[in-house]
Amino acid sequence: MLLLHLSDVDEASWAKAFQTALGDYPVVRRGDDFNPKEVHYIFVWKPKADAFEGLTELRAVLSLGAGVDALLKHPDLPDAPIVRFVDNDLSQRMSDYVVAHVTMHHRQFSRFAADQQARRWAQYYPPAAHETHVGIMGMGVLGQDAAKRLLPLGFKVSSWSRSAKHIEGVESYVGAEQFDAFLANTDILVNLLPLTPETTGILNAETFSKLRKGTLQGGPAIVNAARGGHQREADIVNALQSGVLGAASLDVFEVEPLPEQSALWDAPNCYITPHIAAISDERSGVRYFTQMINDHRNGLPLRNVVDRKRGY
Ligand code: NDP
Ligand code: OXD
Repeated sequence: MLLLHLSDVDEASWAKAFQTALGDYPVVRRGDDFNPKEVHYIFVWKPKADAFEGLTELRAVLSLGAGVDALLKHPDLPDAPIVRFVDNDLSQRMSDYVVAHVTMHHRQFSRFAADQQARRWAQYYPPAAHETHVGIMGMGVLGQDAAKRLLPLGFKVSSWSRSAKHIEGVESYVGAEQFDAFLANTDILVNLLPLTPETTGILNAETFSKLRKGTLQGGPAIVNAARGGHQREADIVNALQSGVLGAASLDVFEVEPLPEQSALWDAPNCYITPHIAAISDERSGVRYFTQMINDHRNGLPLRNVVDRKRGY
């Protein structure tokens, strides 16, 4: 049996779609009358404290989100394998966001918007894409997709990850030892890391001060589409005010929804979106997890299983 436990999402709609896709295999929701011992799979997003109560026969926890940082902090998370969402549709959506914001900062959107506001005709030619270095932190599923889409636009692309990557056209930097060199070669910093103890707060004043200066007229830019826990928001505000950063695109925040009193709302050249960079689409999610459940029930191994020790 598959149990759905989704918060902030239309659980009824997902349940209906799963039932259609899974045929005879029973699908239940919280509040339905079912025996918890018959639940072999649970599909979760933002699970409540009692989400796993009585589920002694779980074979897998299926995560609607690609990021599992919050799930891993659940005090009663069972020992079953955790499968996260990995899907071309999700990757495409994230890359749509990344490409839009990288090209916006590359073409000096902030500057020309301010000129327009001031009715000022001031010619300035942004550098060519091939003169502009995009550094992607996190070269996993989403980082690789973003790189693949930025390269044909002409950008110089480099990556930073725990293990070395061999991707044509992408310069790979690895681990803490090469972090400074990576930053020194980056005009637009894109964050697609998972949130772990090692990556918490990585977007901070020290990081910003090490980014390459001189290519983008207003200063280097950051794009954070991963997790709010990666960023020190007070440092971002200061960096934008002092010109250490020329612009910031933020989709995620230390506290969500971003509180009304946050200084980020008024920070210069700060582009805020409400955690919408990429959604796990219902149709692709149902397809992916249905296949996963069917395969697993037929004896095939689970895929995209989270390594709990690494934290992603
Ligand atoms: P992956 O697990 O596929 O990739 C993670 C990458 O980060 C890997 O390249 C990994 O290195 C690297 N990494 C992890 N820890 C470190 C570290 N300490 N130092 C350097 N590199 C590190 O994740 P995805 O690409 O699928 O997703 C990334 C994140 O995007 C998710 O965790 C989630 O938080 C966020 N997300 C946000 C969404 C939104 O709407 N805003 C939507 C979907 C996801 P290595 O390859 O060596 O293991
Ligand atoms: C995710 C998210 O992790 O939507 O998938 O943030």
